[in-house]
Amino acid sequence: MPTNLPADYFNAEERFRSATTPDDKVKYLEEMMGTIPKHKGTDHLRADLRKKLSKLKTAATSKKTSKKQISPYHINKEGAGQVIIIGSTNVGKSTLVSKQTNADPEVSAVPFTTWNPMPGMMMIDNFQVQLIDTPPFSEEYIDPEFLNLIRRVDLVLIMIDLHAHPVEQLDFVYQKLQENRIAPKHLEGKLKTEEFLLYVPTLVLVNKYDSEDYEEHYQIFKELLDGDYPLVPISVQTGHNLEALKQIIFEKLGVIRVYSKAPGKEVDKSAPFVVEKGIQLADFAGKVHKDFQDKLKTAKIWGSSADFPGQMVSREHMLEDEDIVELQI
Ligand SMILES: Nc1nc2c(ncn2[C@@H]2O[C@H](COP(=O)(O)OP(=O)(O)OP(=O)(O)O)[C@@H](O)[C@H]2O)c(=O)[nH]1
Ligand SMILES: [Mg+2]
Repeated sequence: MPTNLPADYFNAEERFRSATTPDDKVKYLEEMMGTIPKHKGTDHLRADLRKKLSKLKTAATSKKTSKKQISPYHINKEGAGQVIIIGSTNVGKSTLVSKQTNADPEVSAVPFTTWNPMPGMMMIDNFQVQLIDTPPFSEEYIDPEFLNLIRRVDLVLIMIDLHAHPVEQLDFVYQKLQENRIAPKHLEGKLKTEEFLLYVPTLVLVNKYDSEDYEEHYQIFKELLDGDYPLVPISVQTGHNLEALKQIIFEKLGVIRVYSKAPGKEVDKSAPFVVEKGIQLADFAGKVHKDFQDKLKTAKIWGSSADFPGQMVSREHMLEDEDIVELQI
């Protein structure tokens, strides 16, 4: 990438990255292109962006002309992972999304409040994941697109209400998933059924654990369960265990945070790259910029994967959470 790009380019790029509609993406990409100085060194970059722009424009117009209704379950992944909350009615799904994200779904003690899925962004330490509120699972009908979304996401949170027949609730959700050939990942290899199943990473949130007084309820519930479940007791109302839950989600997503810094500059820890665990330096460089993957020669590393601060490492070096990397091209 040319080294002399103006700050306006990076500002526009920032807006482009966070844009959610094709129209906005087109707008900010055009803005980015407008800021690039026109000389030999930027030829490749300008050609790349032009290609991207024409693709985006095609997508934007075809969206407008298409009469076909787009399912509300077609939710683009944003942030470091896509996490869905499912469960029976009134367990507290919307309350969690409303308290932990920027979205504002309706919450009510009346059953069957939520009709459509609603995504919001939740902070975990210094990065964001997408948390999706959904309508309750019901006996009669589950939208096939709802099931498809469950098949696609990075993590499924099954929420149950500790005060409302939690064992039956959990069985009901597991049964509905299995009827649709979806099974929690922790059961892989343990199910008697021979039929094809798609395994999804799952946690079970036992909500409304509002105080220690409910410990006995919780213990009885656990005893009544047949087998091992990845349980997390929480109270969305009091905030009990929500921080721990975020750390468990972080762990389950199988990602790490890596900071890229320029030589002689302070590291900016508010903007980590969130990448898959086990990533090698060269692949990480490719995430910072497409050209860097091939051009990278070496890098200096600070953090837990370094033997000492500022260690020079090779392209194959495996990065760890919170490493700071100074790429040398
Ligand atoms: N005591 C207690 N009540 C809670 C807690 N979390 C949510 N609630 C209450 O439970 C009721 C249902 O909450 P919602 O968030 O609307 O439940 P939902 O799962 O989205 O329900 P549907 O949209 O019908 O599927 C509301 O009255 C909430 O205030 C909690 O941790 N403790
Ligand atoms: Mg709801």
